[in-house]
Amino acid sequence: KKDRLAWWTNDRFGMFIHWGLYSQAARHEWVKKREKMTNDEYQKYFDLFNPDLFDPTEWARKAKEAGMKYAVITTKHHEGFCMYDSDYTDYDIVNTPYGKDILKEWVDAFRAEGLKIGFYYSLIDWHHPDFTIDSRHPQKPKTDDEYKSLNKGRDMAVYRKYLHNQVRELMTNYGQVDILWLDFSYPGKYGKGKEDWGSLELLKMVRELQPGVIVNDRLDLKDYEGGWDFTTPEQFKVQQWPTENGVRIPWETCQTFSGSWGYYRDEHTWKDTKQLLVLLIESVSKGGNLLLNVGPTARGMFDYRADQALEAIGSWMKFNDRS
Ligand code: FUL
Repeated sequence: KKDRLAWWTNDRFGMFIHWGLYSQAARHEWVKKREKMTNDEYQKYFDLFNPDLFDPTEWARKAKEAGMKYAVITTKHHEGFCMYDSDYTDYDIVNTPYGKDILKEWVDAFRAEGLKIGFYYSLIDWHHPDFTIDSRHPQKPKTDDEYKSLNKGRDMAVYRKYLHNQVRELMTNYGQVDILWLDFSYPGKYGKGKEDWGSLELLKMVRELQPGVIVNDRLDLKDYEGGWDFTTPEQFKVQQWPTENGVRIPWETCQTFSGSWGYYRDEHTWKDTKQLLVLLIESVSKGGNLLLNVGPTARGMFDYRADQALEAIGSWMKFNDRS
């Protein structure tokens, strides 16, 4: 395990990229749930998705200039839309006006710039007809009877198969993948966990297909059971190196510039340069990594505020980077 984590522990700083149909709504990646949209209401974002200004080489250079050494992109977020060419659904990028496998373009460009690459894949899926409606679903029911009637005919076993097939595609069709970032399990009566995802089998398959890949901890598996590689404190500044059974474990905090992960045009809570640098220093000094998120627009641009932040971090890194 130590071996596969060596580069990651050394590199410390990566770019998270949340990009999908929700980028077009430009008001949070959970917009479908927040506004209780049905598939029909959400369809317009699919019909119009066409990032005409997408230039992955430019993205990769911006990451590199900020001192980032790896990047993790959303291949599918909770909305269920696939940013890659999948054989198991039509709800993917090649069927939008864009028409090409955008993930492939992204992988090639980031690799060419010398960055390691990671795939975020959402276990949650608000589009798949067999994914059972739970407490976090856009159509969140109020009573047990409502849950029952909405879930009539939905079968998690069918969804589980789909999820495994898709992860197999991701682990097969894009060459070496350095990180797999799965998201996420939640307990409770109408929650979901390792049985729903088939977590153990999934991880086993991933390890067979990509022996070097490192995997995060959101599969609802205990370390000793399943062997994930690092833990993922989200949106808070870690005060102490996280431990498990008294042993320090590898960790990476993921953080946004402004609150939401997907592009949110009207959010006015952007962290300033000092906050971002403190975050980086605090993380690294406590043995962790920082995965700092950019939410590109639906046309494929970084917001000017993200550009400014990345540039400012880059200027600091020029004098303080010790890698
Ligand atoms: C969360 C997700 O629900 C957010 O939308 C985001 O992807 C974050 C990294 O993980 O739990």
